[in-house]
Amino acid sequence: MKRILTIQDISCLGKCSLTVALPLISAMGVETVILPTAVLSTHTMFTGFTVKDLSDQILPIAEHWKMEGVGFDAIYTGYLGTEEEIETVKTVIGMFRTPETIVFVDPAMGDNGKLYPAFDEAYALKNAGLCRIADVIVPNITEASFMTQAPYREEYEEDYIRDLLKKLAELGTPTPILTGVSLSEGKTGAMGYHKDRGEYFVYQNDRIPAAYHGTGDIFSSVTIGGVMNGLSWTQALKLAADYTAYTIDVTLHNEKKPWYGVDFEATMPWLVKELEKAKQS
Ligand code: PXL
Repeated sequence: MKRILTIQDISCLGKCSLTVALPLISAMGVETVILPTAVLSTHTMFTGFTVKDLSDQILPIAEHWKMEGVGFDAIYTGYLGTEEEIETVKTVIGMFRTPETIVFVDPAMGDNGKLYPAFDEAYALKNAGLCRIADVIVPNITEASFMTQAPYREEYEEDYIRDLLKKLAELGTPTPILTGVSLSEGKTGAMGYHKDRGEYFVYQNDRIPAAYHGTGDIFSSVTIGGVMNGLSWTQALKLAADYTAYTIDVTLHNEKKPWYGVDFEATMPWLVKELEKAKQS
């Protein structure tokens, strides 16, 4: 069985970061080792959330694993708390990286042209430093524009996305993938770039007219979970985009109208079935 290490916060209530990565990646048949960077009462879009920073625990935990001789097939980082924490996470990556390890970075820090409340531009540039050492990164357009200092646009042509992908590759990562990319009316999905081959890849499906918190983390978890199951990046992106869209659609039709997060618990059987189909194809 493959083993992945995921490093991000625990927002106890709110369906994001570790509370979606752990169930989804486990359901995909991959052992999911967690390194919580902080414990929050809720994610930071609620008002009045509490935070207990766990930065001082990260290295002792990692050193213990090292002593136990544990290795990881992939390291997946998500929302991190502070600039110092990004440095500590880089140290952990250095401790466990082998030529076979996939370092997958979701620089979760903003959306819709704005950074989340806890972050500023210096933090975004620090995150660019983490992206520099990653094999694959999955920022949205907001995060990419803060990291590359390119203008943020809501309306754009494909050339804008290609340019942004090239700028992300210039940071140092060989495979940037932009999420939340809409290349035609009513569509959304992801577009990536293999720097070495100079090739772009893209997947678009129907846009569901609703936005829920935590869907970026669902998309990232299913993408890396798919790759750990032997899917190509293109296959994994398709599975992640289709699963995220299906889950948003199910949530939208829930008569009880959930007020935070999506009903991913209800759609996990679909994910497992579709994963098996993708593995056979
Ligand atoms: O889903 C991203 C995320 C993760 N963790 C925390 C957050 C957010 C987004 O706001 O606040 C704590």
